[in-house]
Amino acid sequence: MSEQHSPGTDPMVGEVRFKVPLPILIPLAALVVIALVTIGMSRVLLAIPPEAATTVAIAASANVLIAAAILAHRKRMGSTSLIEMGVIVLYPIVIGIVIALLGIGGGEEHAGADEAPPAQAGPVAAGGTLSAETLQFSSGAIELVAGEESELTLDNADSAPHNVWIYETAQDADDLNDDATLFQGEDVGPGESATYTISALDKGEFPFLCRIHPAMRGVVTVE
Ligand SMILES: [Cu+2]
Repeated sequence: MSEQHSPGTDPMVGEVRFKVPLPILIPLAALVVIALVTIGMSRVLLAIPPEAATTVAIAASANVLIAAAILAHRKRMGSTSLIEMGVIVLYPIVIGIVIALLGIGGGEEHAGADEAPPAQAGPVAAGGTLSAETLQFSSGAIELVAGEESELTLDNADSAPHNVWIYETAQDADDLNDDATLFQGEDVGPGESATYTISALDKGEFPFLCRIHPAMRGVVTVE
């Protein structure tokens, strides 16, 4: 849309020369600047400790307001002033991004918080670990491969013993019909961990639960 000139650097961009592109260029440029500021600012604020984030946000806002006020007091708002304004707005963000990338100011601490806690873990695959804590399994889904013997580790971080039993049908699980189990894992004591070997299963979906606490349950999907 701007083959004639490079409008970003042309000091005449604010004049009458480009009547057609300007209505498009100005919003586009504004969008780019807004996107840069938003992404940069959020990057900065996320990387620093929450207590400091408020201060930094206020300081950055004050910086922009002061810069705008100074420029507003000038007699003429030329394109040079606009560039100055842009630099003033962007430089703390650039500095912030550098700080964020270097991990200064609690960045590492925050990265740790990004890791999913056990309670929200995804499906546990064969060879994986299911944990138990506060009378809950870390996942309600176990995924195994049909016709293959699988290992499953039960890591008990709780103060009560737990186990994993797999039932043939949901009804059997609801009824705690122990004659219709596909697997009965041994009890794992508080703070202990055990690796079960589950013999090959056919394709299907089978409920599993802790036989001691039947409310702790999920589904084994065999595919
Ligand atoms: Cu249990």
